[in-house]
Amino acid sequence: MSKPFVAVLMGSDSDLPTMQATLDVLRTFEIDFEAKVTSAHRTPAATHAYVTDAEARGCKVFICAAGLAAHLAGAVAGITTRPVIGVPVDCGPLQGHDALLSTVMMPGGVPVATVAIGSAGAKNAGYLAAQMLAVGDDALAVAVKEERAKSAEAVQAKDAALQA
Ligand code: RP5
Repeated sequence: MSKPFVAVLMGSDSDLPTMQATLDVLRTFEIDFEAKVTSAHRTPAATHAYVTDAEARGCKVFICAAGLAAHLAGAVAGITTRPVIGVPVDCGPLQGHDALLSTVMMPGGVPVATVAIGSAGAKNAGYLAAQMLAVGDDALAVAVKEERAKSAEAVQAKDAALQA
């Protein structure tokens, strides 16, 4: 039986520094992932082949990051019916505003769950993938809840320090 995993696709290796946040979150939850550079524009045939193969091998969620005219998430969403999360990367003269619109403005019926521009979005892509997988994985659901509680405690500790 194929082992479930998340595919983290990037349009360029220049997206990797942003996407480290995604990989960190997936590692925190011990979620198996494959990270790959593949481009909707520069390597469309290879992108298509990878997505088809990854789905057959057990990929449950695709996370796709790209900057500029960011079509990777949309292109992947056109190939697979697995959930696709799009991360608009903050690069180029428009600093990700172009990528945000390219990623989020999908036609009806072919959704891309688009997160925020840049590293906060990259981090949330990891959490969102974990939450999607947790729907069918009780142990992961507990881990996600514990992580959220830890984050709340950190905020409360900061407030307590401020009040002291
Ligand atoms: C996009 O173009 C990539 O995802 C990257 O964000 C941007 C620039 O790519 P490079 O010129 O750095 O390879 O397709």
